[in-house]
Amino acid sequence: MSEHNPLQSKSEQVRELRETGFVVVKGLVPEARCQALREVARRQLAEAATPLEFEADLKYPGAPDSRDAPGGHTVRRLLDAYVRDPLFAEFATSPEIRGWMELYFGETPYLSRAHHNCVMTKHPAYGSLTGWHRDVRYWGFERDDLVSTWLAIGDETVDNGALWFVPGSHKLPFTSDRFDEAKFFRSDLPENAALIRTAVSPALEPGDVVFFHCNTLHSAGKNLSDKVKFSLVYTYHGASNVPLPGTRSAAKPEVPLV
Ligand SMILES: O=C(O)CCC(=O)C(=O)O
Repeated sequence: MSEHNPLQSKSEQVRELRETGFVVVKGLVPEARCQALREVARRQLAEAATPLEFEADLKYPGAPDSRDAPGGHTVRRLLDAYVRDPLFAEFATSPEIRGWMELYFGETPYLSRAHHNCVMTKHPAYGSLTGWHRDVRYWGFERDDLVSTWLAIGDETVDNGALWFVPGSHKLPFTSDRFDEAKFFRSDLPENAALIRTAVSPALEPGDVVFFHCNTLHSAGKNLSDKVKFSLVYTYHGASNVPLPGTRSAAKPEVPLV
């Protein structure tokens, strides 16, 4: 996988994304910039700067039952990262990301502000795990062709709740019964469990970016460390693939990367 090959070119990275459903690009963001991003994220979390999403809102396994329960104000996402701080916006529209997305989509890339577009925070206490899913469950677009970037702004390992991916799963034509009502991939089905056993969890260092397709099956565990984990997450699509009117995907103005 690319994580062992720092010399991989952008076209090779894009090819790997097409084949595997995700690719890790090591050291895309310099450490000094990661530190600055981390400081902003820490400060905004300490200030509980809105808009926020709480673990209690989603109720994934490990989350508090309600905002009034103990840990009820544990933040899951610092929302709308694009307008939170110029440093966050700068990464979203940086020449590296624009060039990468242009190569992948072959047309002007657009940043969606409707989902992801956040700093994901995973807390040691009351932080939840996220079951197996495809991000397409969040999206309403003409085509299921979107790519997310997940920038580690601290270390990410299995122990602090890093992502797991099923290689090649973005190409598999699953019938809807393989998913539950909330569109999580059912780990109780033997054929699904067999696929899940092939998953990998790339360890990330600050500055590493995972690019992954909206149909790639992924999940993430709980944070068993004693520090909050921070990741900056955005999603992009090509100009010709437009959000469906009336869906949440169409709810916010998008940002063309020109
Ligand atoms: O960090 C996590 O729990 C995973 C988040 C995730 O996969 C998502 O929000 O789509």
